[in-house]
Amino acid sequence: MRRVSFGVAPAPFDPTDLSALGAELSDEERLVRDTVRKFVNDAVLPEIGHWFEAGELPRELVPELGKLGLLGMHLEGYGCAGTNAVSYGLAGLVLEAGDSGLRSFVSVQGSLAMYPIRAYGSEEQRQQWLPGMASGELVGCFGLTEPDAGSDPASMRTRARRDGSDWILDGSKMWITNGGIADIAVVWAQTDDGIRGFLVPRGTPGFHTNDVARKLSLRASVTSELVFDSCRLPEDAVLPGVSGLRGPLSCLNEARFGIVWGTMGAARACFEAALSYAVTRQQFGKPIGSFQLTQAKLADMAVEIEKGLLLALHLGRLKDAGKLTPPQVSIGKLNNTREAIAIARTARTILGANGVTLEYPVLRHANNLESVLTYEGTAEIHQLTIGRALTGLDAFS
Ligand code: TGC
Ligand code: FAD
Repeated sequence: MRRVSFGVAPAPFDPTDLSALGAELSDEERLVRDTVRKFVNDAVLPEIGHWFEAGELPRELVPELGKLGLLGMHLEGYGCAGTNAVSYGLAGLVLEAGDSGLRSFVSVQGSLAMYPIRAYGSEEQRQQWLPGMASGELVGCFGLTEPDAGSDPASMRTRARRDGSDWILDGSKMWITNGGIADIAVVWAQTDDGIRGFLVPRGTPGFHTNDVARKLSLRASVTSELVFDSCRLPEDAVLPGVSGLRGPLSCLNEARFGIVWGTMGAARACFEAALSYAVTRQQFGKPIGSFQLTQAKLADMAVEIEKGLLLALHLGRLKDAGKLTPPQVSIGKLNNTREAIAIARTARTILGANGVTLEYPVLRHANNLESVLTYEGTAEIHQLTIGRALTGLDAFS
């Protein structure tokens, strides 16, 4: 930590916490942050370049995440840690400083697969799935998007129809994180009563998955197609507690909130790499960090990270008070993802040619953030959600 004097009293100065945000956290929130940071530093950062290159996220990590209490951490009961929203956000921040694929895994497991079971599942469904998912023994996925229904999930074609007391599911889902490794898929389908959520265990006849190959982004994450061909499910496969698009969209609020924080973790990892490079790399006989143009880049990056973190903390405190609204989540997801990708690209310029390799994290993060900009609502969808809240006019219909 550097000390600088502003002519008043020497102030402790941490270039990665200019707003002294850490001081706004409770002891418990700091403990979550520091515990996850140690895990990421010890178990993820030494290997992540290899995993990204190989296009994998080792399954052995999953029980480790479970032991740390990170899976479904913001949910109550059934083996979940029951932390507040800010702690959940801080975990996302630190995990995504490792890699967006790692944060994605935790987001999907906790916010998209466990949350709907906790919020809308029967007691039997909760007992059957949640403890194993919290421990990391079982993996879940969330199937909303289809090949022809992305931003507009209301147009989905996957359909569940009754056959006696059973359901028959037909259709396909695309771009599903964890799909190929999931033990349980939460699948949203049209029914005669509107859109409903179904729990489809791996191995159910008529259900298979195909992994997406040759991704250039989010490589340390499994992305898959889910295919349902006359897939017969029992009556109790349906989530009884919700119908309509509100079901899946309410899950997205949870995961988008995690992204508000996570993206700033990726941005900060890029900033830290660029800062340390700038003060050591010499050109024209002095560190490149001494050039005004480099300092302007670093200052702008730091300002956006501080603003993004302050926004994340504010939204987290609103969420913990039960006051967070979807347009506010859209403000955070839009701003922090857009700024994170700009920061990653700027960091890459500071690293010059070294920035295009996996020896440094910046282009890996920049590539990952391309997916983050698109999933969980594209930048345009969040602009339109904010626009609708501002004008009262709906651009979607
Ligand atoms: P609209 O008429 O606005 O709403 C339909 C019903 O849903 C309710 N609603 C919400 N409820 C909870 N939370 C929200 N954020 C909600 N937004 C809307 C709404 O009140 C209404 O309820 P009801 O009871 O009155 O019927 O629906 P629309 O068809 O006009 O669509 C609105 C739009 C475009 C914003 C929505 O479709 C949308 O968000 N589209 C983007 C789709 C998306 O984000 N997909 C993400 C897929 S999952 C994913 O990407 C995982 S990435 C995994 C990882 O992190 O690795
Ligand atoms: P489209 O909806 O076809 O959009 C294409 C372009 O058109 C975008 O720029 C979009 O903003 C723009 N556009 C669309 N409508 C409008 C409009 N009304 N006005 C202005 N512009 C518009 N989905 C899941 O369900 N579960 C998952 O686990 C999951 N994981 C993912 C993992 C990865 C790595 C990726 C890349 C995607 C994942 N997705 C997942 C899918 C993701 O949610 C969708 O890609 C996203 O919702 C956008 O849909 P689309 O790709 O079909 O793009």
